[in-house]
Amino acid sequence: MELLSGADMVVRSLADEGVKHIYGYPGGALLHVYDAIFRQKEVSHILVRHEQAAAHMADGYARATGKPGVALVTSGPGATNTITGIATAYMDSIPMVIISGQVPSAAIGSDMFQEVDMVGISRPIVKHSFLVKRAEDIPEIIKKAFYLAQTGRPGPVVVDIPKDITDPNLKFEYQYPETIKLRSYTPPSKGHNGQIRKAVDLLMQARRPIIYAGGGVIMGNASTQLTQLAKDLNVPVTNTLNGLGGFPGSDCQFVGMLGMHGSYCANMAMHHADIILAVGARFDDRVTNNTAKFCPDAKIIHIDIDPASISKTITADVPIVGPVGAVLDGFLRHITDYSGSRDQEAIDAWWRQIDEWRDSRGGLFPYDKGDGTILKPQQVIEALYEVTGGDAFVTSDVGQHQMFAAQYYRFDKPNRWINSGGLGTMGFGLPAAMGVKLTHPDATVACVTGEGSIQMNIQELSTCLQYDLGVKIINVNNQALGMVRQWQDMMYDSRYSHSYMESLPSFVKLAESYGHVGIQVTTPSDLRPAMEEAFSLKDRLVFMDIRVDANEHVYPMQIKDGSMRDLWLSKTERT
Ligand SMILES: Cc1ncc(C[n+]2csc(CCOP(=O)(O)OP(=O)(O)O)c2C)c(N)n1
Repeated sequence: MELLSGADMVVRSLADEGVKHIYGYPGGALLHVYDAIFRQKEVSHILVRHEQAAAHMADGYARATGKPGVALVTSGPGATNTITGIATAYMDSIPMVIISGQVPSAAIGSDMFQEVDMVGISRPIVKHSFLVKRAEDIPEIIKKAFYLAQTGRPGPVVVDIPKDITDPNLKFEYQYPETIKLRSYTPPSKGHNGQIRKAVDLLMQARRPIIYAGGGVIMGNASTQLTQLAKDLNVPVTNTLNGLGGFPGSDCQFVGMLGMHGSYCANMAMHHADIILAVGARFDDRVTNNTAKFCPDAKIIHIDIDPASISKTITADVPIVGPVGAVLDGFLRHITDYSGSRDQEAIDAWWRQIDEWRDSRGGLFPYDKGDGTILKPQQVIEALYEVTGGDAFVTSDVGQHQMFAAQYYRFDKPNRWINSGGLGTMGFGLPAAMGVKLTHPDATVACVTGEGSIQMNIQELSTCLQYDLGVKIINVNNQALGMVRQWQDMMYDSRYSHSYMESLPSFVKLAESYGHVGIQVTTPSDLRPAMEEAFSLKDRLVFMDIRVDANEHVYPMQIKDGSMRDLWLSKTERT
């Protein structure tokens, strides 16, 4: 058997796991591992400029591919800099493996230089963590970390490795395990047949059914089954923010995103539904509004891989624990075998009602285009959709631009919309786009951002130059922390406490100084040609700084403590 040092084992285990890229930043505790990286060719290392970006890159890769992304950081500040990235992944159930260096085993607890208790600090925001105690254990621990990250409800796993464990002079037998056993961890492989049958009976008898589908459909690789089910049943579908693309956004059965900034049609349909089929969604507060007023007439069927998610905020009438794909396969089989009848008249009437909700507002997300002198942020996303033919990977930061991207870019495929839905992490968009671009170098990758968010990880423009990452940055620049300003308009009589920035840089010059192309757009007529130019520069990073109306708000917006149908529809209209 081959003899390897702990440092070499770390890198070989990653290679044997099939990892092509890792994102990281070196430091004292990891120097043996970095030397091992230098001496091999199978795993490429991408040097970020801040460890938070390494975690978001790993996350972006994972969301685009469904496979765990890997970040590698040194002890102390290197490790703590990843915490926001780990929490971001944890909140959205994203598979990720974070390998952190640690001070030598004998020094743990002595407050040595760059010592932090990474396992302790990250404990509430990881699916699992390991502190490696023997070099011989490295292959098995790495194998377990990947298995845990991507099975069951996915999530981040931390592997903390003290420096002495990676000593290049101590060699041990290396073999990467083909399988591993984890006692008391048995993620379900199928749903309960009786529950599935019960759910199908309810759905077939429903008069006002709706499918509410979340990010679990995407991470569970089940959008084909979901689409088939929606077609077989002829029911409307709404997606959560993280579920967009799980059902084709341009399909006529799609009623738009639901919840806080969801469409009038989706929120009305949910409120009036008699049967809600929730698939890989967790009834979070950004969807339900006041849970006591949530969908008063609905019976709930809830499919989720994680039993802890079921009946957590909204009680399920028919809970089904299992992988969404396998469970939906069961639904499709039972529907074929179903011998009862359906109330077709009721379903037709339901569709007439849905169409009326959609048409009475002039579409899913109508907005006032103004007098044409000033660009509206919504127009930027519409132009992006058209110029990219609806076929881009779109990452976003957090704020109004994120909601506009979710509303106006119609995602027809899963894994294309990449945003921090649960934690709402400003600074996520650019590194996530980099992770996507690295793994899909020929794809169009756009990062929709705001001038607040982009500055949280702007240093990564340097990484983009080093690795030729031709992402397109769409900076929807309203010269304000727009979402904060919107809340201040609506709830604090427009007292703009610290929600605007003076002294913004020239983003064009900034991009140019990093070696990229910068384009500024200030008028509506320049938008389309400038965007076409940006996307024609296939291999270049183009930073589009687009000045938009600072007074625009995102609508609809749920009214606090109301039900799903309590919405602001514009600055002056509410339901
Ligand atoms: C790291 C972090 N800090 C603070 C917030 C709170 N927050 C949410 S949206 C927002 C404003 C974002 O501004 P910008 O990026 O310019 O986007 P806009 O809303 O103007 O489109 C802020 C400060 C956050 N989500 N993340």
